[in-house]
Amino acid sequence: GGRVKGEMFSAPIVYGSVAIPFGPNDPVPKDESHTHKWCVFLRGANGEDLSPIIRKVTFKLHDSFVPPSRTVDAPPFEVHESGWGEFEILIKISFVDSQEKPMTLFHHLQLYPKEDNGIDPDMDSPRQTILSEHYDELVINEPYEEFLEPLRRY
Ligand code: SLL
Repeated sequence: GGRVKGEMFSAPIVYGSVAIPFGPNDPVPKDESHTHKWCVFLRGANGEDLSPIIRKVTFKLHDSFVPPSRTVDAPPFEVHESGWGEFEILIKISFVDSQEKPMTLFHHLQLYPKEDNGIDPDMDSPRQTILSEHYDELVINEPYEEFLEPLRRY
């Protein structure tokens, strides 16, 4: 079937990263250049299960990661890694209805605190967890007929 006129659907999401420096009691990183462990994630803004809508999420990391492209086809949509540097992560969301064009988001992986956050990393918090996240919405405007039933299950 075709697109259903006048129908519109939206799901609040949050995506971003959480990073923490390796501590003395952590298992030794797989590479000695690694300074942080981190996780990049996409989830429902209020913990909603997005699997009725999302078929897979591909996280495209920096080319120094092997492999750079990580596809997750069920929740939780997240990648756990470790490394030494910050870079841009591309998050490509493919919908359950493949007629629907995938949505692409960008997230800058943050490992280090912003200089102006008022926290002295040496004095106050030598192992500071860095959370960087963004709220957004998955908007499906005039979904295809086939997508209506999965969308209603959301
Ligand atoms: C920088 N432009 O120079 C950025 C690139 C890349 C970070 C950062 C690799 C980990 C691994 C890693 O952390 N790359 O090789 O396993 O800051």
